[in-house]
Amino acid sequence: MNFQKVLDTDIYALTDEGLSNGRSNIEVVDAMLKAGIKVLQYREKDKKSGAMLEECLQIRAMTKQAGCKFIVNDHVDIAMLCDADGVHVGQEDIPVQQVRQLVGMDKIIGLSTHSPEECKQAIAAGADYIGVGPIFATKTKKDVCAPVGYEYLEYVTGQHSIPHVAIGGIKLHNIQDVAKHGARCCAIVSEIVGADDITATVLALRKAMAEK
Ligand code: TZP
Ligand code: MG
Repeated sequence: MNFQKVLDTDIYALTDEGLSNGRSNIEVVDAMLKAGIKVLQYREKDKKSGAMLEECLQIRAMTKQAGCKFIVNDHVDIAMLCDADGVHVGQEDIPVQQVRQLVGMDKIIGLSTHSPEECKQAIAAGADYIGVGPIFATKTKKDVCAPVGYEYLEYVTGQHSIPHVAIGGIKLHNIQDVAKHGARCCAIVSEIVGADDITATVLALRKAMAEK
């Protein structure tokens, strides 16, 4: 069983410069790494590819130094050019098998899923981990589907050993409950990038998960 091996951490942090209260992605990532984040996804929907590549090259150097896994959302080319650890795709992006053709066996491929059917398909396609969500309603993702609640999370954790990360509307006030429902790793955007004190927020999130 490879249970959670590729996601051997409690908090999976994502970037979103638009929600970062005027701070740059680089500043935010620096604070995340100081707080001990061990898996980080670069996710920017509205930037030009050239600017994203430049940021990803910097973040790759920073994450390598900190011993943090680095995953790039959507952009297989940028992930490969910056030697990221992996790439994360959605249901309507390049399918996992084709991403695998490009990146090879040594890179991590994550796939967002929303139902038992998509979970089974992700496993069959060779995804290394799946996103499970949105657990709660979130404004961070624009084309988001209805919240899946705990039912789908409990299905994944109860029935499958594929590494999973719960995502969508997870915050300090509900993360312990998400962990109680089986989540081993929680992905968080706005609660971290929008925090006044990123380090303190990551530590509080981590503590809440540990005390489940
Ligand atoms: N995928 C499903 S929900 C979501 C993504 C990228 C956004 C989660 O953001 P937040 O701010 O933690 O709710
Ligand atoms: Mg996508």
